[in-house]
Amino acid sequence: MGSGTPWKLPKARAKGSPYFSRNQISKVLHQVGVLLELNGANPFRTRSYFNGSRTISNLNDDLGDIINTGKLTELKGIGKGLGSSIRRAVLDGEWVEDWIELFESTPNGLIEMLGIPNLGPKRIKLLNEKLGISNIAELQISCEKHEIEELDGFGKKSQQKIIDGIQLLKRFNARRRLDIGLLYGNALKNLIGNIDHVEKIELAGSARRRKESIGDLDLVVGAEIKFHETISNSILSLPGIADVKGAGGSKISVILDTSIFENKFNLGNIDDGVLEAIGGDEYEKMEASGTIDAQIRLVSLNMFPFTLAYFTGSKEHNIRMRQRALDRGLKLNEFGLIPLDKIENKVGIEAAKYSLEAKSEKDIYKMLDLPYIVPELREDLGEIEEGEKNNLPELVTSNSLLGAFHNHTTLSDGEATLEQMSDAARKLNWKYLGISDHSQSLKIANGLSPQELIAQGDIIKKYNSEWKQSNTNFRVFHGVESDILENGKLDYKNEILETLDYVVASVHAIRKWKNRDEAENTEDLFNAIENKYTTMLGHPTGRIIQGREGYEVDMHAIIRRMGELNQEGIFKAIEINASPYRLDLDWRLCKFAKMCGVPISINPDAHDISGLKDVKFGTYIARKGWLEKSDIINTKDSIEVMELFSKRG
Ligand code: DGT
Ligand code: CA
Ligand code: ZN
Repeated sequence: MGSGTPWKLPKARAKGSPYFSRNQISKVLHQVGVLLELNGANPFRTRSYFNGSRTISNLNDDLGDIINTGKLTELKGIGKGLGSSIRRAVLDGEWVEDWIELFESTPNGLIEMLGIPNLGPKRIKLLNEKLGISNIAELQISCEKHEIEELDGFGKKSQQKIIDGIQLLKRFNARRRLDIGLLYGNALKNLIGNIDHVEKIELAGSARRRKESIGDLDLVVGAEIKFHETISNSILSLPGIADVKGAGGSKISVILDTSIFENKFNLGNIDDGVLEAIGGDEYEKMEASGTIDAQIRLVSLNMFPFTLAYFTGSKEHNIRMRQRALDRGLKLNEFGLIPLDKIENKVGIEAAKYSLEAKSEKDIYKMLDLPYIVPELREDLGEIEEGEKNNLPELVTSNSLLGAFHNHTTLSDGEATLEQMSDAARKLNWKYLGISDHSQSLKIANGLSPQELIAQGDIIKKYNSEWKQSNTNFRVFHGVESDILENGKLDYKNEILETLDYVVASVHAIRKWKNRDEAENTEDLFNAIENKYTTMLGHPTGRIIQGREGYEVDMHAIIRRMGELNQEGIFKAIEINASPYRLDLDWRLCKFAKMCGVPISINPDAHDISGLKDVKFGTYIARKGWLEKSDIINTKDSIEVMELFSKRG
């Protein structure tokens, strides 16, 4: 709901009764309630819709069964009138006239305004009545003219909140984080994959290339042409399709919402600092009621590899490939790879009849004298040149990881104990786990006093010796995530740091660092990495995707210096913070780090058990940054890790 999409009543399922799912009914009831509020209906009436919506969404039994056994109006909050409207929708596939009228007559601008956090239907109605505001643009102008703060019941504070809310909404609508895109994309892929006669389906576009944020989802579906129409109809009646922007020929454009998820949409545990940077509770609410656009291409099986390659992109990579084809007297497009002398004046699918055959994308690359190039590398950043020399990297995979180093426990701001975290790591088949709780200066994250840190070390030693005695191939490395203080100092005395296996050094006073210039920040980071006890640099720029840019710093200079230190035999690594909110180091700098000889650590920055699995996103970014197994320190075994960590200079 909200997020700028006009509301529409869902289309009835083509297969027949039940025509609508429980989620769809619950959502429509909620929307009717909101629309009534926007139109100033009496509160009892609106409340009955909200109550009904909640009752339906909390049902344990199947909605169709409840209706068929006549038990619908026995449910709390479902009166006779509402019950009969729901029955008609579910059994006959028809919405009642009142609701249709309500959906059609409410201006889209008012519905768009519902996407602004903290601005409910009642206040939107008031703004509309008092100031004639009927869309977000008008609201913004009114705020800028300070008209809102003059209104009864509003004031300066709520005017500022509206301005902030409009900002958040705009940011949210522009692009979405990779993890969110993949959640929606994979859900849709599974649903379409289960439709009869669908033989091939792949996610394409920036999601397949693992960009850190994506504009819209692209999916390519392969099936025999005679089934295309029924498949297309089935796609349009899938759950989670909030709206259809267009469906013609081979292209279907839809808007997805969270009802695509079988279980309630859950973002999991978000680190407090991160949550604040992306908009706090308002962000969570927006995500839970968000939407995302998806373009689906339905093509024949022989066209599938060409369409997939084309819509995987990037555009820059495609342009290079098309030129390669031309150099060989061929035309490459989403339909095929066609000898120019056969095309004459035929276009599109007509010309594609003469296409060379490809069973998979691999064949397309082969016909253009290249080895297969994985999607992550398709950015025209050297992959064609290296491919020509047969010199493409063998990219790291999640399976190669033997552990991870940047993790928190309940001793600082984590949600799981040391025991729970180690158990979870062993279940992932890891051979070690690094624990690095926050350091003493970071009071809000419950940073560890020197005594607490030492005591934690004693417990870890005890566990390690127990595992050793029982011949369990697992150990915990004791580290700390030391805050980088004034002048780049670490947060404990050397005697304390000396007792640790390793130190992750990270900046947390982001506000302060963002107020300083690049030279100052770079200087302090130099001091931090040159500290004898710093093993690796944590979330190097402090950026939060969709939240805030990092502080200004000459990251190239930092990486170069770390490379020099490694050359001198002193171990200094840099992390790819694998939290999907961070993905910092950026993939664009990974190749540079590798070139300078700086080892990379894929660090989940886990604050609970499920956070450990974020290494998956870090691996995507490492792959996108051309990194191989040997570039990543958490692919090494415990003994090698110990050796590396001991190279302190
Ligand atoms: P996004 O959605 O902004 O995160 O990025 P993409 O890469 O998914 O881009 P999108 O959705 O506009 O198009 C999907 C792919 O289709 C794109 O990566 C390459 C291909 N494509 C789209 N437009 C063009 C074009 O004008 N020329 C070429 N060569 N390829 C295009
Ligand atoms: Ca896209
Ligand atoms: Zn951390």
